This record gives sequence, C-alpha cells and structure tokens, in this order.
Amino acid sequence: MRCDLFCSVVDNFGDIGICWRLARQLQHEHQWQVTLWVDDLVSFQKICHGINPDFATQQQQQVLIRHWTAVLPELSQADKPDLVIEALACTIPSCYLHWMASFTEKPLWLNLEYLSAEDWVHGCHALPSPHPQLPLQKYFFFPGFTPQTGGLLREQGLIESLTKTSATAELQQQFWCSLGLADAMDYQQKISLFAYSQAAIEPWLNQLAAAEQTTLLLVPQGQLATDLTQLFSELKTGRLDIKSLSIRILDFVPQPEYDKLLACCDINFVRGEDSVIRAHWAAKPFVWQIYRQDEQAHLIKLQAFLDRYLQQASEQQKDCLQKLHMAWNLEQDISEEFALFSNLTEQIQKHNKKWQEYLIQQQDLASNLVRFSENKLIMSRNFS
Ligand code: TRH
Repeated sequence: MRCDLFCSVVDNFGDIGICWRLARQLQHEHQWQVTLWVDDLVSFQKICHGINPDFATQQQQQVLIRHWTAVLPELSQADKPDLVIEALACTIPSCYLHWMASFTEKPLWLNLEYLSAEDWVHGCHALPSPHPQLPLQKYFFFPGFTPQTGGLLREQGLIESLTKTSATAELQQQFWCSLGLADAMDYQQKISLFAYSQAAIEPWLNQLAAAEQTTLLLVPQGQLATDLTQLFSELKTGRLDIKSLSIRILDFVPQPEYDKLLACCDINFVRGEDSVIRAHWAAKPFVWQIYRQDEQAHLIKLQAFLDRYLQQASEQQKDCLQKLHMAWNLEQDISEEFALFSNLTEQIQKHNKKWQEYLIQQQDLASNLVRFSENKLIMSRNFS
C-alpha cells in the first residue's frame, strides 16, 4: 500500500508529532510505503533530529519526507498513492485533488481529525463526505478513547518497554545520563513540565522549593521556559536551585526519548494532543493543559475527557483531578490543588494503570486505519 500523508504545522509540535508517529507506524508495523508531506521542516527537526530543513526530499527511518511548499512538484502516474491522508484540518492543494480525481481507480481519501472524548465523535467517525465538485469522497477518521472511534496512536511493544524502564533503576540512570542529568536519581520527586504559558506559576514553584521532599523539575524549551527565565534570571544558564527545588531547562529530545522521559518521571504535566496520550502510556499521574480554542471551547473538550477518564475513579480522586485540571487550564495558582494531588499520587497512579488497561484492550489508531482503508479499497475495487 502506498500512502501520501499531508501535514501542515499550524503552531507548536502536535501536528507534526502526530503525523510523524503515524507515518512511522504505517511503515514499520504495516509495511506501507509512506510519503509524509510537511510544510515546516524546522519544527519537524526539533522532534526528529535527522531532518535536514534544506532538503526538498529526504528519507528518514524508511519514510519519504517531502517538503510541502506552495507549488507542488510535477506528479506522474507512478506517484499515485492508494490512500491520501489529510491530517488535522490541513487543506490538500486543489491541483493535487484534481490529480487524484483524474484516475479511474481513485485513491482513498481520509481526513484524520482532532482528538476529542466528546460523545458526538461516535456518530461522525468513518462518515463519508462527497467533494462538492470533483468525483471524490473523503472519510472522517476520528481518534478517540472508545471502540466506536479510530483509537489512539500506540506503537507495538511500547507499553512493555515503558513499563520495563519505569521498573528498572539501571535503565533510568542510563537515560538520565544520556540527557546529561546524572544527578536526577538523587531527587525524591521528578516532574516533567510541558505546558503553554502559566501566568500564576510562581506560588506553586515556591511551594515545591519549601517542601521537605526534593524535586527535579524538567521544563522543555519553549514559551514557558522563556517565561520562567524572565521570572528567575539565573535560569538563563538552564539551571536554577532554590532550596528543595531544582529547575532545569531541557532541549527537545526525539519522540522516543520523550516517551522515556515520561516513564522516568513521577508526575507529568503534558499539553496539546500528542504528549497527553504519551502520558497515558507512561501511566504516571499526569496533568493536562489542553490547546486553547476561541470562546473557551476547549474547556468543554477538557470536561468530556475528564468525565470519561475519571468514570471509575473514587470521589476523592475525581474531585482532586477535576479541580487541579480546571485551575491549571485557567492559569490559576495550583498550590492548594497540587498539595491534595501529591497526597493521592499512589492512588492516581493505580487508577491510571486501570485506565491504561481499558485503553490497550482496544486496537491502536494505525491498525484501525489500515483495516478501514484496506476494506474500503477492496470494496471500491470490487464495485468498479
Ligand atoms: O506542541 P503541542 O502544544 O501541540 C499542539 C496540539 O497538538 C494542538 O492540538 C494542535 O492543534 C497544535 O499543536 C497545533 O503539544 P503536543 O500535541 O503534545 O505535541 C508535542 C509533540 O512534541 C509531541 O509529539 C511530543 C513531542 N516532543 C518531543 O518529541 N520531544 C520533546 O522534548 C518534547 C517536549 C515534545
């Protein structure tokens, strides 16, 4: 099977993060021949260091990467894919759509949608939508947390490998050393902090600094790291130690290393759409900052997620995680909520493990997408 996957980087790293994972999985686990069209190779390079932003075409981990620019290169019959994926509301150029429509046996066209835990997704997943002018039909493919959706991205062997890392001090030490953090294991608590801006973060940092327990707080480069550096100028060196707290600014690491980071930390603050799912696979207590939308639409999405995720949780856990998530997403001081959360981390971790067990009983997104596409292509070839 040949697949063209189109990815436009709107901002941040979620679009390319999701597309890059999917492309690798289709190639490595399903032996599809994948071309990933990306319009921003500089962002791509941050999460895959082998990418050269100056190349129009390059091979990376057996995936063909093509720089998607305003003018597409001339395409021939030999370039025809079986499947075209339009990821996360990017718009495929009209010349490419006309090219798709020119074939007697047309490629299958999927729109890979944004993640949502809302119920309406069940009714929309896999629905067709005819193109208004061209003889083409696209299908909506929704990721999600239930069997009535397209599922979540999860590589084969991932859970086993992360569980092993979480359980083996030697593997963790190796990992910390590879990041230049040989002293990480000396801290009683390690927190990864991947978030957008947080206007009221200072009291929480003071709380961590004043605590008896020592904390290593790892902050990837980005807006929040910049904000923290403005708050504490000593952080310009990439490190700040205040009493029990040590803050370190981290360079972006490749995706598989980021997964390990989450498995090696005790608590993970995650954001957007992809790192939150990786936090599920690490199964440690996590706090999610959802990507902001106009008119607070993201809070409805966040609530739908919390309702689903916390369905089987105790009332105490529900109350604590609900309040902490709301405060974090509203950029309020979380000191009080975090103190409660800290007391419950063991129970929350158990709950997260159960939630993970429920999710991993379901087929992963790439496998669902392969089965769906192959069935549709067989049907359309039988009828033509
Ligand atoms: O970067 P994000 O905020 O991305 C967002 C969301 O996806 C949002 O829904 C989308 O609309 C917007 O982008 C355009 O957060 P997210 O989704 O977690 O993506 C980050 C990616 O970066 C993810 O694939 C993990 C990866 N990553 C690394 O590979 N290495 C790192 O060191 C870090 C910190 C992240």
